[in-house]
Amino acid sequence: LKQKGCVIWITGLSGSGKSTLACALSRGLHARGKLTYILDGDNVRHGLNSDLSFKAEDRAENIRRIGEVAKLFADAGVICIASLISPYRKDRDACRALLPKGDFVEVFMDVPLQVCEARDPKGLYKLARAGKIKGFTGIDDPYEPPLNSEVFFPFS
Ligand code: GGZ
Repeated sequence: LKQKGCVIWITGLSGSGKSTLACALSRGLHARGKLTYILDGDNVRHGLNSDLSFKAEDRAENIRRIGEVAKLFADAGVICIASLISPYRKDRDACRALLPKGDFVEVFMDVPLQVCEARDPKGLYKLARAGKIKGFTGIDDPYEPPLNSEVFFPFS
């Protein structure tokens, strides 16, 4: 008997805790006997999406490909956890549209920019502020927060 698959899509700024939540969620589901797979933007960009930059059309393509792969996992009965900034609402909605209603769960890491920037785990915000990284999400590139995400993870 196969498990029913779905996609859990975690969106938010760099440093908002997407990967941390993805790992915790995956571990919790495994402990309950569920099969999961994490598609992390940062990791996928080293392989399948190594041809993509951070300009708008490449981010859109990054999101599109991860959405299609997530759908394949869900079709195979896996709980696929996608964790990527995915800054554009229309690109996230296009991924949602690939799945039957209810099978795409959008999770918004609602963490203020100042908090993400204070955490700065990889020092990328510092580089972005110094102009050494151009087009960094939240600094000089847009982030469109979800308007109707299924799950809302407020910072407290
Ligand atoms: C945003 C960037 C950038 C720029 C490199 N803007 O927090 P991280 O470091 O480890 O994860 C971020 C990752 C973002 O990749 P995604 O595939 O999630 O982005 S998107 O959905 O927008 O395609 C960050 C790092 O790459 N990084 N340059 N300019 N984040």
